[in-house]
Amino acid sequence: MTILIPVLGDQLTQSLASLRDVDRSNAVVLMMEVADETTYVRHHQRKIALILSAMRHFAHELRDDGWTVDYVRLDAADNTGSFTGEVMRAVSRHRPTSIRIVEPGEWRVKTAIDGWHGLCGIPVDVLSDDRFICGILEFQTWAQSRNELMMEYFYRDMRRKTGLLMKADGKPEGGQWNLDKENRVPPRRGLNYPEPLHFAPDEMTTEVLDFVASRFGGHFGRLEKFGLPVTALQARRALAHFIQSALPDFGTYQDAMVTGQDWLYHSWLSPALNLGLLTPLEVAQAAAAAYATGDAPLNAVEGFIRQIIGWREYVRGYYWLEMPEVANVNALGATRPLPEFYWTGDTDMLCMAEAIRNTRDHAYAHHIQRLMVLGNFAMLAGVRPQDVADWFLVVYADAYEWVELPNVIGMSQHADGGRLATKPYAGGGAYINRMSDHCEQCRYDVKRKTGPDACPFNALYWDFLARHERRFRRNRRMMQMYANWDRMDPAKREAYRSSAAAFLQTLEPAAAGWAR
Ligand code: FAD
Ligand code: DLZ
Ligand code: SF4
Repeated sequence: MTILIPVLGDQLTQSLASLRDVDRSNAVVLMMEVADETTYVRHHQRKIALILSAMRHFAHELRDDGWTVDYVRLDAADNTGSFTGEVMRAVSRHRPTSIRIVEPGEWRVKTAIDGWHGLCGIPVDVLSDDRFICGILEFQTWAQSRNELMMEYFYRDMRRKTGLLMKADGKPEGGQWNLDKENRVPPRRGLNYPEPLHFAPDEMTTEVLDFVASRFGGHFGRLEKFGLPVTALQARRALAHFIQSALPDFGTYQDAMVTGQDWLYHSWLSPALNLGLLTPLEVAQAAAAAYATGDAPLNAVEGFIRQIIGWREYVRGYYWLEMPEVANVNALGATRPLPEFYWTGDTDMLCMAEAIRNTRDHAYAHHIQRLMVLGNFAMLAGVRPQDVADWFLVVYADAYEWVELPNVIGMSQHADGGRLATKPYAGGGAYINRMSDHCEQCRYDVKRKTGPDACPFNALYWDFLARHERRFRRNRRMMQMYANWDRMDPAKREAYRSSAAAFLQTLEPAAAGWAR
């Protein structure tokens, strides 16, 4: 009566559904390092190191906890290179009577799991992943009950469901659901930015770092100064550190960007959350507790909790609702290949260069860098959304398709035609100038609208609006911009368009094969 329990690389949670209510003496946990996963895109070196190190630490903890763990290393001589191949080999080794697994995060892996019963003939129980606050079916039911998806209403339901920041009378703490109006303050000089905790690599992590350097050294990104949490214990310390040092200012400076400051008041908890070292509920509860004790203000705590129980859950529901079609949508008909400088950082646009440097060094850029700099530029320039999605999937330590794809395709590229977000997140240089200190040091002039010295975002922005006039002119939230466009002198409009065209001509396409 042996049960085989495969635990995937992003299921590193002691309370995982498949590990609950099981007689350990009759179970074998299977963990697999496989080439399919390490290379389905050419992941950032730091991301591979993080996942392999966290997997090895988790296996060690499970063994300490009395589990039998069959751990297949990537360099094992007979490793087949795929989850399916390794599960079938494990079935031959252990002769289990059933397989029990938590649903995977990605469509690609779900398709593979769906084939296991046919291949080995024993029952395969797929359990829902209850680390998420909203189940996949629950989201589908919610989505079916409305004409358009609105994160704000979903978020309110999640507040009610969890009781987070809710009063006994069912009203939101502070009287409002969303305090974004108090947030989004530009950075000012003299702010003290906290650093995330750095966890010096132990022997296990050092071995992984050497292995990754030798096997994946040609992939994008740096391994130096690796300090991410790789165990639940470390992740909880990182969470406590964030709550104490950065959360109070998280909301206020959530959208700020500062040259040389890679984290500002962001938590950098997404890699640990997405691996399962932390659960979303424990993170949100820790933030709510800081509000209850008066250690963090409501605008910060509400803003932070909204990201976790609102956006994070919403994009996951959207992913399973819209897959597999959403992977290939291209509502704006964008066809340009990804520019080469996304890989090299070799551009005079300081906002882009900074975001790419941060990405290369830490496998991190914060939300506004991803959305309003890197994503915004790609959308304005008309880059093929699938190229953009591949890039984002490669470069971030927190990137798994269930969370990356909706954010790229839906939120940042508007490639789903507005299913996830009603308005494209497009902005010119003025937005970046308001929210950052980049422009004052940039070789381009953010105040200039056209010509070789003008900030490229300016002409690209108007060119984007002109190119997609038929689609957006009647969008309620964009009417004002079209009214401004209409008022413009035709010669000025033409100058914008030719300036954009001249700039776009200078973009070198990325060499083929960088991402896949
Ligand atoms: P914080 O600013 O401290 O926010 C706290 C937490 O909220 C994050 O750790 C994250 O778990 C959650 N969160 C915030 N915004 C989102 C969001 N839009 N979607 C899902 N969760 C969110 N997030 C990923 O986890 N993986 C990705 O691959 C990813 N790709 C993105 C691509 C684009 C184009 C954009 C615009 C956003 C993407 N995000 C992604 C969302 C967000 O940018 C990151 O979660 C965040 O930057 C992680 O850093 P942090 O932990 O410091 O976040
Ligand atoms: C991303 C990743 C990488 C790089 N390597 C592995 C691995 O070797 N073994 C593993 O179990 N998981 C890995 N992962 C994470 C998986 O891609 C992820 O668990 C699935 O895609 C399901 O979301
Ligand atoms: Fe970016 Fe334009 Fe500002 Fe330069 S001037 S940093 S390109 S927004």
